Amino acid sequence: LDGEKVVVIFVLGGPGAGKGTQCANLVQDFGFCHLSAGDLLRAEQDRPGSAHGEMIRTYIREGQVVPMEVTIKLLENAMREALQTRGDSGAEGWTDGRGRFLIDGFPRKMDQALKFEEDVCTPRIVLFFTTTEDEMLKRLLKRGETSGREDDNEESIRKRFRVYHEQTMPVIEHYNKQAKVAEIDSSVTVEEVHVKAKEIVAKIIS
Ligand code: UP5
Ligand code: MG
Repeated sequence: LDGEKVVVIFVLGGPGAGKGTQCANLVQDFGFCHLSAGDLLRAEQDRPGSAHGEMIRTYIREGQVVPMEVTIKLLENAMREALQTRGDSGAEGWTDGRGRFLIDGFPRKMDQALKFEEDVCTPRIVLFFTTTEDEMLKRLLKRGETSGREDDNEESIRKRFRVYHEQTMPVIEHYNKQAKVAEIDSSVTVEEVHVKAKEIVAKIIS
């Protein structure tokens, strides 16, 4: 995968902070290709014949980070496919022949960040959505009533919070040192968060 052919924004924040919701909005605004690492893993888990299905299921239920090789391969494949199918210059979301990607929920551990930088590219910026744990818990329990996600229960959510603090916060620190982190308070309404995120992304895309 040619890093010169892509513009990558990482989208991070705790479980339930609103990453997926805001990515969907930014796709509407700017025509990004949105890739959620969690969604890719869940699809791989359910794919008949997958060699990793049971392993992924266990990691996700425990809130642990799946070994990076699996996730990075899924991401690279999805990026390659998007570049192939949408990559003609002039297509929506492509500027100067470069595909724009929102990579959601990744990298959530330092080894993933370094490997992705080595194999693909460094991110242009990191959108970092933050709110309180109480708010995230409330949102996820509510979503859990209908989501069918095996990790939307209080026990799994607590584990996800712990892994987020221990393993994902160092990634934020890493990009903070490079002045790449744009922190956005996601405690307010979806639309208010969207306005801020759009403003930040517009600056770096233009
Ligand atoms: N909601 C959203 N915004 C709101 C707002 N402003 N006000 C009120 N409500 C709001 O939102 C969550 C819920 O809140 C929704 O119901 C929404 O309507 C509402 P959502 O946008 O879905 O939040 P998001 O941050 O995307 O939450 P998600 O649960 O997806 O975050 P996680 O980071 O926990 O989940 P992810 O899918 O990224 O990862 C799941 C697991 O996969 C990980 O725990 C891990 O086990 C595994 N994984 C890896 O191993 N490696 C990876 O690289 C990535 C994932
Ligand atoms: Mg999500």
